[in-house]
Amino acid sequence: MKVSATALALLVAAAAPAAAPQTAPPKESPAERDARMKWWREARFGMFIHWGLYAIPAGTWKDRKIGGIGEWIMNNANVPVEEYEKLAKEFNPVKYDPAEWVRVAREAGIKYIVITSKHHDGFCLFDTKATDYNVVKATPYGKDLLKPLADECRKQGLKFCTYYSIMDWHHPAQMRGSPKAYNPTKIVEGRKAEYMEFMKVQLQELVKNLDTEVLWFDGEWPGWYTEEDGQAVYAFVKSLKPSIIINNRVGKGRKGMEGLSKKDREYAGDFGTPEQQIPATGLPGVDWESCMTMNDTWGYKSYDNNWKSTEKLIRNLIDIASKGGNYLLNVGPTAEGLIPQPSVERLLEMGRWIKTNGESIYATQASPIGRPGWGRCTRKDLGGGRTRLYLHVFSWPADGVLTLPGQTARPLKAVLLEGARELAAASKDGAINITVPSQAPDRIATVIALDVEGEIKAGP
Ligand code: JFZ
Repeated sequence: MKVSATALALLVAAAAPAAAPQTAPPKESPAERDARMKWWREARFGMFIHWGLYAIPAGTWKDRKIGGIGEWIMNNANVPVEEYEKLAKEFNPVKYDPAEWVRVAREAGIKYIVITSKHHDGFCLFDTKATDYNVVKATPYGKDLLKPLADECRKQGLKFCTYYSIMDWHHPAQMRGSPKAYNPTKIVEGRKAEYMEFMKVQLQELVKNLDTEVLWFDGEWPGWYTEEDGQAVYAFVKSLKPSIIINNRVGKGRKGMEGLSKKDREYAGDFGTPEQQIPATGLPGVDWESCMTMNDTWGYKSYDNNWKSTEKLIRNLIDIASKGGNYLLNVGPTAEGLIPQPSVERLLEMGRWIKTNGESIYATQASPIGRPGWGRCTRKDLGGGRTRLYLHVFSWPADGVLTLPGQTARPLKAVLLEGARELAAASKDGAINITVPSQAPDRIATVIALDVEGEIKAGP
């Protein structure tokens, strides 16, 4: 089962020729960084996929419903490694159809997919030389799950990205943190270097074999993993693929990147990852992505039916875009390989909204007018002192006039994205008034594209 430490060292040496041990990330100018981050900043909407052996128990262990998030069942039900491992022999996702997954994502308006390559349970969804505890070697399915998804993403024009957990409840170099729980793991005396090599081999595989565009680290909180480790891992991954984007959980204690000094940010990964929340005013000056579930779990739980409404999901996407962030929306496929139908339905409904209103989301920037009472705003610079404001109206004005108070900029043109219908817009008493239909064309969010000339004020 275990590859020897020497074999691992050789693998690493062979794949990273003559690379001096990296401790600092390669120097990058602000322009180079902008170029690297460009696709990600424009994308705005990604799909998170939590998939693994935990989809088999799906929240129930030995007839007992286990509380908490589904992918934590090994920890939460206190399952011994040898017992949990046996799930691999049952893992046979014969209904897995990566072309269909990517089609659904594309229909939804999603631009990139981040999938668990290895979660805390240590089971790998990809072909790896570092351990036999992987889908190819340990399951009746016997095939790599990630390569076909990566290929399909490229074919259908999405970016393929991978999640990787540093904490590993299965690896022999890590052990339970207490008799009651794996989390947070402790390192077995003298075996940290072995785990770090193991991780490097796998990161190399994710980059070289799957050409992952983002490495989304997680499980960085156990005490044995240090900030210095994080910086070294960041630099290592960057050296393998300079164009890659890495989240902040590669290092320690920087969940949302709030209040970081500039120097700290250099090492903090490329973007912040607020989880299950949208920062009230965004994270100015920092790239960020809110990851959120559609129900109350990441990994599939058969009885979690607490689905958020499509309205909520669309408004979350708008809210996040209006604050300059990305929305990473999770699905938890079943052990058979199907994305749950309630998730598919919601994604397709989101896609219908995006088909009409996508230009108000992709490649936009944060609102220059904060959070207006009637909804949210995004913007695009049109050049020559002109700006396009996308007004996302959640609460439709009863009097047929949408007002932007405290604005001296000159309105040039206002258009309803739905039906491309032009609306009258005029300045009056230091405000811009737009005459709108009496009924909201879209009860979730109606978008008006308003072009203005001149400086936009933050609001009254
Ligand atoms: C982690 C995982 O433990 C969880 O299973 C899931 O994969 C999620 C996306 O990430 O959980 C976290 C990570 C970070 C915080 C909270 C839960 N945090 O920043 O507060």
